[in-house]
Amino acid sequence: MLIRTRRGWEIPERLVVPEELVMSRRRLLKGAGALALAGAVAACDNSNETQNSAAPARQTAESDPTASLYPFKHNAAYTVDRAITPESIVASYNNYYEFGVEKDDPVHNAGRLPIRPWEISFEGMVEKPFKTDFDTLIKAMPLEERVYRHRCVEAWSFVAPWSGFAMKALMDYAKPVSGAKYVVMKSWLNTDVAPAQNMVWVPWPYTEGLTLEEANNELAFMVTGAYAKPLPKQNGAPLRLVTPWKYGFKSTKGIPRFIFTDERPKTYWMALGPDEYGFWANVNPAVPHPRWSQSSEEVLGTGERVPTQLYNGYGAQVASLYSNLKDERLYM
Ligand SMILES: Nc1nc2c(c(=O)[nH]1)N[C@H]1C(S)=C(S)[C@@H](COP(=O)(O)O)O[C@H]1N2
Ligand SMILES: [Mo]
Repeated sequence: MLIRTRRGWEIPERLVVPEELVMSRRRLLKGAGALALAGAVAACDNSNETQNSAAPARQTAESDPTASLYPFKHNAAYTVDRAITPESIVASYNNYYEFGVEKDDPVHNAGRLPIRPWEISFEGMVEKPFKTDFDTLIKAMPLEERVYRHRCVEAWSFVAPWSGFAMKALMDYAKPVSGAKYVVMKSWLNTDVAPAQNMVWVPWPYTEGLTLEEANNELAFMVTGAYAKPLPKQNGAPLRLVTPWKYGFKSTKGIPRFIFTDERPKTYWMALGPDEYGFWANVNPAVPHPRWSQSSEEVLGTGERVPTQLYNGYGAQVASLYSNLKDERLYM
């Protein structure tokens, strides 16, 4: 995404530049000064976030104790009128900024992320905060496979068979208290595997959130696998969100923390570019991004552009969530 860093907080004015410059490899290589600065302030930044693993940066292949659970039972209620995108494309054309800004960076770099064991915490406004292990959690969930469209805010899209479970089942498991209104999903923080997380002017860890009403909508899906196998790390293993009616940046990958709150969270992209990225981020072809049109999308692997649909084609399931929110910026 092309974004603009809004504030000068910890950073000198010269670093307040578009993300493609802040984050590009070229800048990382040339910007020794910027990196020195990152090192200088790293110690006092992110102090309230725990590094979730001290594991070595390179790991040998981890065995996946959930592999035998696949394939999950296909749920025919969730299919789309387009061809499924080839697996090789979905697994190699990725956004995962922890691992770099180029689309083929995650497939090359995400293998370094240790994902076993993977502890998941439920925090904040729940009956009783608790932690569980991913391999334990998955066995407690109603596993199924669904085919969904994916629409990135950058105007490309694909269709993938995701394996996982309804987010509602996870919400029931977490037991939020009645005053909780939002669920915040924070990704991992581990500078050993993601040197990009040394850039302290970027609001790591990647953070997104939904209202609990959205999280309990039938479409919200927690994804553990794709193409009938455990999820590749570049797609967000071991656990990611998928909200197919929203732009793809809402769907946090690699989640170890769910935090329940009554305050609307400030998300990663809201912090980086508040004029361009908002909380709701529902797909709408009639509302352009400030710097490009959202009216159509390139379908990966087809060489075709197709018209984008309101709510990415999922209005029947989700439009009612927003009927009383007309004054909000629902589509960015
Ligand atoms: N932790 C994390 N999650 C993330 C991102 C990211 O950079 N970091 N990128 C988002 C964006 S912009 C998109 S389009 C999707 C891409 O998912 P995919 O690579 O599996 O297609 O992941 C989303 N989840
Ligand atoms: Mo995206």
